[in-house]
Amino acid sequence: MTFASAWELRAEFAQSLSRMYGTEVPAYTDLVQVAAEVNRDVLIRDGADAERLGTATRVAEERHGAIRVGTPQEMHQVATIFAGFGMHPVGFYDLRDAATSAVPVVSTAFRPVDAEQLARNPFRVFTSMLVVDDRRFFAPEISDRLTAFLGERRLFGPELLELAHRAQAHGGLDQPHAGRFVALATAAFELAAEPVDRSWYETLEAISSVAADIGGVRSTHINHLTPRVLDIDELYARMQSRGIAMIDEIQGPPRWDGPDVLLRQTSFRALAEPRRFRDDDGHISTGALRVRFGEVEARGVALTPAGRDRYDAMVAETDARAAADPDSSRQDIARAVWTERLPATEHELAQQDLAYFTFRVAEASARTGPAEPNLTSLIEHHWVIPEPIVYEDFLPRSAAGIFQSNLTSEGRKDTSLAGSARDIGWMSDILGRQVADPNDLYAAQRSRSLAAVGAELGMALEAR
Ligand code: OOG
Ligand code: NI
Repeated sequence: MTFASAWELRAEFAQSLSRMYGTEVPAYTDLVQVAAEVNRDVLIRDGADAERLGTATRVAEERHGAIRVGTPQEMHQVATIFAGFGMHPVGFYDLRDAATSAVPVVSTAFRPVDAEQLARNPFRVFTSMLVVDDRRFFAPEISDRLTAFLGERRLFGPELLELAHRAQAHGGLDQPHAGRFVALATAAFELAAEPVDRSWYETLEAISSVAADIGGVRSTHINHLTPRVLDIDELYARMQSRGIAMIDEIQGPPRWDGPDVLLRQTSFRALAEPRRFRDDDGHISTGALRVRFGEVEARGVALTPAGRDRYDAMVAETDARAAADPDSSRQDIARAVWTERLPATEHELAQQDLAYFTFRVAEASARTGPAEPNLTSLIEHHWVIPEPIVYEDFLPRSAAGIFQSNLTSEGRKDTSLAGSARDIGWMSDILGRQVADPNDLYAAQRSRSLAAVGAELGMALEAR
């Protein structure tokens, strides 16, 4: 077979990045290995239950990458390249406000959007872009220098962009173009050997380490590549017992006895990587930068807007209790809040419309009596079985937390000034394609499933 379709290109790309990143950051290989061991143990422990949010094969292959670019033009090119792999922009994240330290970026995630494409290979890339004209971070003179510096660099060559256009137009590529596309795309995210201009890098670093990582060098690189794990608390403990320094917390929901929801993430601390520097007098020396870290994540069911409001309220409640009680662990406080405020079963999450599900018609023998022709009653009497839709996106506060817990300094942020306005519409304009609202995608998946189940049972069904 010589034609590689979009999902095959995407799977190949994820594997190729993984090989490359493993040679650049060997601790990543340890992380992947520990994640695979934990996943194997959870599959043995929980059996079929462990696969409710994705098959073992999907989860084993699953990764998300994180990259950071500087300009609208670079962002547009990234969108072109990822479209070739069947990855589309979903969600808008403003990390400038979500972070307390200086993280002057806005972000989106490129990922497959169809359930079938996600099941084949769910590779996603969290992509951040510097907001060069945000006065809270950058004085006019620095903005101008940044714009000039970024305007001169070329991250992606014409052959890569051309292959991406072709892959998108044809839904894939023939060999040898497919192999070439994957190789060029991988190389574009490799750490460059070119020396870093020390004084420019340090100027930016005093403002924001993230700004220096993006705008202080002439190329981009993959920041992290995140495997998925089925028990993140277990993984955290195993990494620590191997002597690997982890960030202080697992971001997102606490561990608790109810269903896994949304996303929990943690990471090992950014490692000192040798990099070459060029001084103003031209002298080249070797130093080190700490920008790349090893993240890992566990995924749960996607929440509806009502569920998300509940989640945000629980986070705010946890913050308030933690502030009033600084001696208790945040995890313990959060667990108490969750136990009080979130239903402890998937069934209740479905009944209260707090999470997204697809549905299937149960075997007639499973039914426990006659049901009304509405979803609540059909679920109640086991005519219809809800199945959780996995959360495929990110959380701004966790993203900001991951950024922050790996920064070498807080940086500067003048909150007396107004930031520059950015939103999902602005991002769509930059990319030349609509950035999807994650909720619309989950809601559409649920509606399609309801229509199919309704047709099978001969009734019209609605989510609520
Ligand atoms: C992105 C940080 C956010 C996540 O998983 O929330 C992120 C970055 O460090 O560039 O990757
Ligand atoms: Ni990440």
